[in-house]
Amino acid sequence: MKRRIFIATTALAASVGFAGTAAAQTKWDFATAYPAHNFHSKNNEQFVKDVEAATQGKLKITPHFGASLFKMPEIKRAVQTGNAQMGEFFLVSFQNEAPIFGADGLPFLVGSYDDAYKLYQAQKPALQQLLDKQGQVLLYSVAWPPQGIYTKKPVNSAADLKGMKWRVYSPTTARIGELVGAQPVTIQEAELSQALATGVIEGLITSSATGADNKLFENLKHYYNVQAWIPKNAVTVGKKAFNALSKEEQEAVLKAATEAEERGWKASREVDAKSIETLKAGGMIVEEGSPELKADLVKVGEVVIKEWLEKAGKDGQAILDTYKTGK
Ligand code: PCA
Repeated sequence: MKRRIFIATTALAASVGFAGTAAAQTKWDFATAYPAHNFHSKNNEQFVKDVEAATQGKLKITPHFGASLFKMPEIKRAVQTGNAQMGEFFLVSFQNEAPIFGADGLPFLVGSYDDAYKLYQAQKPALQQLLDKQGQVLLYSVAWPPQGIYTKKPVNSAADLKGMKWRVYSPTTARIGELVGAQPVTIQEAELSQALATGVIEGLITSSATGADNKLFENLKHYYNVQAWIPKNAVTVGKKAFNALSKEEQEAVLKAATEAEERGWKASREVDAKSIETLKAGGMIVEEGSPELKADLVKVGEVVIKEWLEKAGKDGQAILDTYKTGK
C-alpha cells in the first residue's frame, strides 16, 4: 500500500514537472522520406540541432527519416493539413499539381550546379507563392546530384531502353519512359532496393547519391552519368505552426534554414563525387554515355520541355527567361 502511494506521488510530481516544461516547449514532427545516412537527412538533422540550440530548446523538432511517418508523396499534404508541422519532399514529383514544381526536372536545361542554383533563383518566387497558397512556408531547397541512367544491360542509344521496366519518380520521367518505349513503373526511393531485387524494375534515372545509398550496384551494372537535370527537395513548414512561434523563434528557424540551404548545396556537390567512387568500388561500370545516347535523350528532352511549357504557360516561360537572362 505504502509503495503504491509512493508511485502515485512520484507520477504526479513527474506529470506536473512535465506540464511545466511542455507549456514552454513547442514540438514539431518533421516528415522526411530518405534514409538517415543520406546527405539531405544529415543536413536536416543539423538544421534541427541548430534550431534547438538557437531557441534554447524551446522549439524541439523531431525528424522522421526513411518515410517512417508519411510516404514521400503524402508529405506535402501532411504539412498542408497540419498532420506534420514540417516536411521534406521531392519537388518534381508534384508537377501534375502545378507545372512550376517540375521546372528543375526539365532535361538538359542546366549543365552544372551553378546553373541549377540560378534556375532555382528564377523558380523561387513562384515556388514560394504556390506553397504559400497551400498553407506552407518554404524553408530551404537543396539539389540532388545530377541525374543519370542506371541499367542492368549496356545502353548505347535510346533504342536500348525499349521495353525496359523503367522506374519513374515524376511525370517527366514517366513521359521520357513512354517516349523511348520503356515500361514506366512508379516506385518511391524507399522501395527501390526491393523493386530491384524482385525484378520489378531494370533501369532508372536517379543520382549518384541515391545509387550509392541503395547500393544499386548489387542489382545493376551500368551508370551513365548523362547529367540530365539537377532536381531539388523542398523543406517546408505549415504556416499555422510557423505563425504560432514567437518572433525570435521564427527568426531562429529562418536563419537555420538559410544555413541549411547553403550547407546542403555544398554537401550535394561533395556527395556526388564521393558517391561515384562508391559506385565504382561496388563494381559498377560508370561512363558518360555515348554521344548517340545523349543526342537521343536531348531530342526526347526537347519534346518534354515543349509539353511542359504548354502546360506551364506564361509563368513557366517567365522562369526560363529569367534563368536564361540571369546566366
Ligand atoms: N534521388 C531521389 C530523388 C532524386 C534522386 O537523386 C529518387 O530517386 O527518388
